[in-house]
Amino acid sequence: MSRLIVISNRVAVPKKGASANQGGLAVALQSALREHGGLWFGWSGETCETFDGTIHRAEGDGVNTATIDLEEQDIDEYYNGFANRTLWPLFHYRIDLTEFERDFEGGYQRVNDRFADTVMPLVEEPDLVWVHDYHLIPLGQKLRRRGMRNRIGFFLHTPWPPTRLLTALPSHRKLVDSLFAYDVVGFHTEDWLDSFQHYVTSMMGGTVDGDIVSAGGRTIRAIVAPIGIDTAEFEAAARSDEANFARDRMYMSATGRSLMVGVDRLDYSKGLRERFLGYDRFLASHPDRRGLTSFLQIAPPSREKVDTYQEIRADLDALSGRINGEYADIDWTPIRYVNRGYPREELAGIYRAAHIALVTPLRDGMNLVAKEYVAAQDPNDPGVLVLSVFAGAAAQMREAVLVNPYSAEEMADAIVTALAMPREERIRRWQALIDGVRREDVFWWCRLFLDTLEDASE
Ligand code: GDG
Repeated sequence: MSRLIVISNRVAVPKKGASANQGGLAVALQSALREHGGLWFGWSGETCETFDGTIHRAEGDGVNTATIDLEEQDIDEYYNGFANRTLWPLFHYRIDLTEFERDFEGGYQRVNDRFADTVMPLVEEPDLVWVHDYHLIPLGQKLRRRGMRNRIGFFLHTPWPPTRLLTALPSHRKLVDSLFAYDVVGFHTEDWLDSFQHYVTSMMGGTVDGDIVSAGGRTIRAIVAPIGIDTAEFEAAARSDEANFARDRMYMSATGRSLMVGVDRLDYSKGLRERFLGYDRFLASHPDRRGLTSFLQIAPPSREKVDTYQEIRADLDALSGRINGEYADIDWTPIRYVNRGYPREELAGIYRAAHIALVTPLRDGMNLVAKEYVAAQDPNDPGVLVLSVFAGAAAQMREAVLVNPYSAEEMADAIVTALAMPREERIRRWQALIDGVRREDVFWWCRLFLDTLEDASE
């Protein structure tokens, strides 16, 4: 079996027995690394005065990691710049929030060069190399230019935008060209793959034949590989003492009301504003139901150095305050809006206590919260998943109550439907959902991608 080299912006350093505090992706990649041997390479999250290529090596729980520090300017231009002010909004269809600055692109290319230079000597001839996400699109090409002949795969965790949006990026062609240095490119859904194929055929004169995509004399395999969660682990987490304790706290605070929950990084792509407005509409149009529901939104802040993230935070502070001011009573708060994270087990208990999960992003590559919510439910009395049609997860999770998050009325209707849903129907839908979440878990996803990469011709 070939060794595996995982490369991503950040590296999750494994600690023994701490898997419950890590995301499913980290758990899956660590288990693939344990199986294959090899290492996980990325940015340490630390700053250095002058970049000198120093590599910090570590080993934890059978996984080797190698990280580098970056300069302040690198972080500004690459991470807070091109990755999170240009590509992230553009890939989430938010051209209105997309910033186009040549310096950002310069920093992006420079950091990808730094990654290529430092990881190159760590890779051996037969290793499989797996690059992750929009931060590192050009890395494969940079490795090829340095002579790497290994099989290299790339997985995009975000949506791939429609051609007519992507072409707003001045360097769109260069970006897509660089993807052709990989052997395998993976997306979460057919939709994202379709958009990619459309760009290749309409803008590059390329061809598509099944999963073989060719352009400019290069041929790659472009596949759909929907990510899952570590379902078994999450089901167990939802039954832990910590989860039971969190669930009981939820029940006690609810005093018999129906609980709704949302859990999202504080990000404009997650549709939090529209979700609050949907709940507002529900309260406005159902006066008889006021006081009978309680909505908990957990939203730990992210990317705080980027202005749009500061703006969304201020916007949601105001909106939740306005809704509470309008509808709250001496013994009832309609929205509990919490800007901090909870340990994974507590989160599982919170999901389990909630009668409804509102997972309503405006655009999302996949969305793992939808899958975690399903995995945490009590099989005898499961809650209802309200899921945006614009989440990649909606392609797999057809038995959820699907909504258009832009419509406050549809969101309000979905809440009414979910609140009224009879137990038999909840069980039937949940059973279909959990079957999928169990079958297509994160280990299945990892195998699907790596098997395809292993089969790719060298
Ligand atoms: C990107 C893509 C794609 C959140 N709050 C807490 C907490 N979380 C955890 C959730 C979940 C994860 O963070 C979020 O995953 P998502 O998939 O929802 O979203 P992104 O962070 O945007 O991830 C996305 C994913 O990559 C994988 O490919 O699905 O579309 O955007 O696991 O549980 N975890 C804890 N406390 C919190 O308060 N412990």
